[in-house]
Amino acid sequence: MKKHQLKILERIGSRKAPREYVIGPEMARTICELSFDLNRQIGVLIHRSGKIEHVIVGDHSGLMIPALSQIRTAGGRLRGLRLVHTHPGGEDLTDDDLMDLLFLRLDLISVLKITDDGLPERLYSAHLLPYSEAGRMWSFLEPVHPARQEGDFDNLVRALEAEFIRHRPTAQIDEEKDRAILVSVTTEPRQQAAESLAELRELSRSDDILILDEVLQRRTRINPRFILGKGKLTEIVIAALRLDANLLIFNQELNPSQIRSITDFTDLRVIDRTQLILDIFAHRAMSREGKLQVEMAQLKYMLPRLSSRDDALSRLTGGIGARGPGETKLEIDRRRINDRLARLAKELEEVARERYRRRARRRRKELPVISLVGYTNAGKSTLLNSLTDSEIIAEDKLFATLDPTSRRLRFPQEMEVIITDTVGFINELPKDLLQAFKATLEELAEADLLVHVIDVSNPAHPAQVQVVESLLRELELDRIPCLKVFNKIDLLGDDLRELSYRENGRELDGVAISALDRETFAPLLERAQQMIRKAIGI
Ligand SMILES: Nc1nc2c(ncn2[C@@H]2O[C@H](COP(=O)(O)OP(=O)(O)OP(=O)(O)O)[C@@H](O)[C@H]2O)c(=O)[nH]1
Ligand SMILES: [Mg+2]
Repeated sequence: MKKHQLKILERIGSRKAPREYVIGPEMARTICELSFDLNRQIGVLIHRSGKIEHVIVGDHSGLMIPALSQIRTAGGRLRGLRLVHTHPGGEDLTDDDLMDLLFLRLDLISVLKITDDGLPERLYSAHLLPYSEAGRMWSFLEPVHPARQEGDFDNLVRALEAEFIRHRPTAQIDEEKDRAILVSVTTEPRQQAAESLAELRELSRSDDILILDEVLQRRTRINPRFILGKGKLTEIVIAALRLDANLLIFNQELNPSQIRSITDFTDLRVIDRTQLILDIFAHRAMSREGKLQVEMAQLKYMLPRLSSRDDALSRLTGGIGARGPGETKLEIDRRRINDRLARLAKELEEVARERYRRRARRRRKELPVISLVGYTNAGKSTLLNSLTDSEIIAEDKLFATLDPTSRRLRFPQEMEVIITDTVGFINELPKDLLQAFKATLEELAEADLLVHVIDVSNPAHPAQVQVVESLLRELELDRIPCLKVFNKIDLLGDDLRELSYRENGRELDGVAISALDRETFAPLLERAQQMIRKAIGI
């Protein structure tokens, strides 16, 4: 490029565009002439205030739009930027232009068509619509000569923003809440995929996230870069725009580069199931140990996801992924994370010692121990409450309990035991979390009897049983006698008290109860007592 041409570019960049015009006639002419001379596309990115944010020189048929994350949005649904660019090749708006309009949520995209002698022919523009019309989310403006722009651009954008707000699906969206689209891409069979998505829904609900839409896609192969095909991802972006979503939650674990490419492509905050679970734990942790464990798991998860240049990370600085337990804010600096991890490990050791002392005291009393285990939301805490007349928190949220609790229980025949409640299990429990909670879970090893609580009202319960059993094996707890309790039979309606439970042709025995109804407890108490007597040899 020649010196005087650079000068022209500089001059364009330093000027302001009139707010009432898409682009001033004089600026339009300058840009067309330069673009004609260079035989390259030229684009100007104009802020709603009229300030020129970028002047971009492309090649003959394309333009690289810089990352826009640094540019302040205008605060509405649209980005507050318009892009005006030339097409030396002579075409008007192309599909690529429309995709830029959509993905960048531009106020407007315009093409300046150039005449054979390098002058502006006409200005072709399109803007987004708050609803889709025949599958299209945009509308074209009547082409005009830059010198004859009549409509007031400022007004057009204001009217558009108002339309977007009017078309909001939920009248009163709580701006504080995250508004998510759930995405599951899987090779699993249909039934399993549906159950897993239902669980993601429950997890989101437990984390107080508003779910606006769900996308379930079953594929034979997974696209390693975006997980989904670009076409599907485009549809999701359109839905996000229409519904005013700010978050995509993937049911599959995403690696750092997938998070980055999906974030870049969609311009939405992207998290995966693991991060969601970590966030729930961060909200729920109450005890000192619980908080330390959760923070450790979060930092361990975050560490490999840091890189020196990281836009995706700056998006993590608000909301999920940046929230530690209680009031702690997660620091996002690698060195500091390592320091913090070392400190956490030390503190955890201390806490563990204290717990060991507590345990030793309890052992001296020589009471047998029953530990409740089971999938999250199975009813463990409810059962503990009903058995011991306690009021520990039990609610219809996943991971209501994080901290272990112990209570005394006196059996009808004068036998006294300690009964403990612990954190629930879940399929694909994030391994950092499992690691962090190992100390707590190790306490289960002290149990003389495990009571495995199963929510038989949940259609996914056979799979949940397998998850719990395999975790018990992993924690080497499968040597402890285990009594299966089929809970929530009140929801089945039938009289299934003497339920014998079939799974893979195997007959499994257990007792059926409703944790809400003590009248149903007799068989449970009897069996538990029998098994304990046998276990401790009396
Ligand atoms: N209808 C019915 N609901 C039950 C029964 N047992 C528990 N629930 C409900 O199921 C939900 C979960 O119960 P919790 O006791 O919190 O379950 P949990 O196993 O401790 O769950 P986490 O602590 O999250 O792992 C609560 O809303 C309970 O009221 C039951 O027998 N019948
Ligand atoms: Mg609980």
